[in-house]
Amino acid sequence: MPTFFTTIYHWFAGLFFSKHAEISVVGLQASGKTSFVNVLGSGQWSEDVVPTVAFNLRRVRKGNVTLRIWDVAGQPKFRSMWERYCNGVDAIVFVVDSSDKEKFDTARFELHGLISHPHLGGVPLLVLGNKSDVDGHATVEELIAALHLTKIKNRPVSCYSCSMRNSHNLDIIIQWLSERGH
Ligand SMILES: Nc1nc2c(ncn2[C@@H]2O[C@H](COP(=O)(O)OP(=O)(O)O)[C@@H](O)[C@H]2O)c(=O)[nH]1
Ligand SMILES: [Mg+2]
Repeated sequence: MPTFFTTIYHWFAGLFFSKHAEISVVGLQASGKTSFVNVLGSGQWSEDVVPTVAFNLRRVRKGNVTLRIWDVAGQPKFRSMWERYCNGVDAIVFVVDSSDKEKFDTARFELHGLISHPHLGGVPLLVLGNKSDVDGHATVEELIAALHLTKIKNRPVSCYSCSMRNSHNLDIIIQWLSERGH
């Protein structure tokens, strides 16, 4: 039974080759950070999410990678904390509400402010244009332009359109996060 042996193999591989990655999820309030962490962790989408106060830490296992995820609040008074939660992580995930174009300028300002901290140089950046289920959302190309992503030279940068409501592109995002494991 190949399936039986395959299962056993993966179980052993998971024991001996298990990897870890620490990730910080930041972005303006109501962009969908907590929804993202919830969908990653439990596969569960919920309409009602309580606004995050300060931060939450979640541990999520995907394949043989264990992710430690900091979900940091996005209200203005918490934004100065982002830098501390991004210190030493394997990746920064910056979530944008791609349907709320009026907030792109603020998102760009906060993103570039964050990554300009010298000790965060080199940390891979994943920009997520969330809420792709909403009509009139910005495309990846529009996000790249609005957030000046091509100006970021000191780290790998990826940008995907996604939706936590209907799991659009969640598989690609999980793959990207898993590759940060070591
Ligand atoms: N339509 C839509 N709404 C979303 C999506 N993701 C999150 N939301 C909603 O956006 C609001 C803010 O989400 P939340 O996860 O609390 O954002 P946070 O403040 O960044 O943590 C909530 O009402 C969510 O239900 C999405 O992909 N599509
Ligand atoms: Mg939140």
